Amino acid sequence: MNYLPDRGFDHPVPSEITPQRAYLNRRTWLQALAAGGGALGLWAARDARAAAPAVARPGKLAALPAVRSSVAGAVTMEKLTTYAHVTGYNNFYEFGTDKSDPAANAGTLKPRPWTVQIEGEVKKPGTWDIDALMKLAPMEERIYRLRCVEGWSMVVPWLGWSLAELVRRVEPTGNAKFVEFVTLDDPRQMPGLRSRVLDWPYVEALRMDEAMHPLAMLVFGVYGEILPNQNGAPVRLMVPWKYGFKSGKSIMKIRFVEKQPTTSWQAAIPQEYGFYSNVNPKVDHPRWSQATERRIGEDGLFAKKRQTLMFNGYEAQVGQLYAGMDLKKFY
Ligand SMILES: Nc1nc2c(c(=O)[nH]1)N[C@H]1C(S)=C(S)[C@@H](COP(=O)(O)O)O[C@H]1N2
Ligand SMILES: [Mo]
Repeated sequence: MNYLPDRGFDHPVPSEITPQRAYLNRRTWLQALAAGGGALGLWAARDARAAAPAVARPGKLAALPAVRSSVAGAVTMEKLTTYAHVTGYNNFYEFGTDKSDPAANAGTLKPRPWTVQIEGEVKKPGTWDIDALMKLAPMEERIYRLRCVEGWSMVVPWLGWSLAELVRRVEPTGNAKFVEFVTLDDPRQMPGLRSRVLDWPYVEALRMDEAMHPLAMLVFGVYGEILPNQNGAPVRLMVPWKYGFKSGKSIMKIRFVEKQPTTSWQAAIPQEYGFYSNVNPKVDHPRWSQATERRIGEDGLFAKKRQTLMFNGYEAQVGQLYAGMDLKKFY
C-alpha cells in the first residue's frame, strides 16, 4: 500500500485538498492511532518501507515521535521516495563522492555526544547539547521535495522544526545579516576529508530572512526515526526551495555574521554554484539544463522526467523573499 496516491505535479494547498483526499488522510491517521503509533512518521515509515527495494539499511534506529506540521506548504501529498533510496542514495562528500559511499562509510560518524555551538552576532551565544537542542521546539513531520542541483529529486518525510525557533531563541543582534552552518570536520570520523574535492569544513549559509522563513528546517530525523548518519546525523538543515547542497549535514556550528559568507561550493566553482542556489528551471547550470529532473525511484524504462518547478514548488511561500531580485544574476 502506498503512503498516499501519487499526485504527480499537483502540489495542493490545504484549500485544494479534495474531500476524498482529506478522508484518506484522516482514515490513515486514525489507523495509526489505533495501531498505537501517535507519531505520523511511524506509519509513513512502515508503509513505504514495505515497498522499498532490498538495499543496505542502517537498521532500526530510535523512534522520534512527531506531529504533522501545520506550516503552510510543509506537507506535500506526493508519493514518498522509499526509505532505502533516502538512506542509500546520498550526497555527503565527507564520506566519499559516490551515491552509495555515505551509507557504506558513515558508520564512523559519532552523533553522540554532540554539541552545536552558536557564535557571532547574537545576544545568547553558547553551546547546546544535541539532546537539549532537540527539545527546543515540538518535533514536526514535514514532507518536502528535495531537488539536487545534479538534476534528481526525492520526496522525504523529515522530522524537526523551523530553524526560526532557534534563531529567535539566541536573539540575533542588529548586525546579524547572514547565518552560516558549519559541518563537523574530524578526519577520524569522516574519511572523505582526506580528499581535496572541497575546502573543508563544509560551510553553507542563508540570508537572515531565509533563515527565518518557517519552511527552513532543522532536521533531526527521517521516516519516524532519528537521522541515519549518512543523512547528516545528528542535525542537518533542510531548505526545500533551494538546491540540496544548501542543506548542510552534521552541523556543529551556527554562526551569525554581518557579511555574506563564502560557501563551500561557491568557493570551489563560483561560476556554477551561487550563494542563493534557489531551484529555478529557467536558470541552467553551465553544464546542464535545470528545466527537468529525475525522481529517484522512477527510473524504469518508461519513467518520464519531471518538470522542475520554480523554487521547487514553494514559490507561493517563498517568492516574496526575492521580489525585485534578478535571479539570473543572483543564482
Ligand atoms: N556536510 C555536507 N552536507 C551536505 C552535502 C555534503 O556533501 N556535505 N551534500 C549536499 C547535497 S549535494 C545534497 S543533494 C543533500 C543530500 O541530502 P540527503 O543525502 O539526505 O538526501 O545534502 C547536502 N548536504
Ligand atoms: Mo545535491
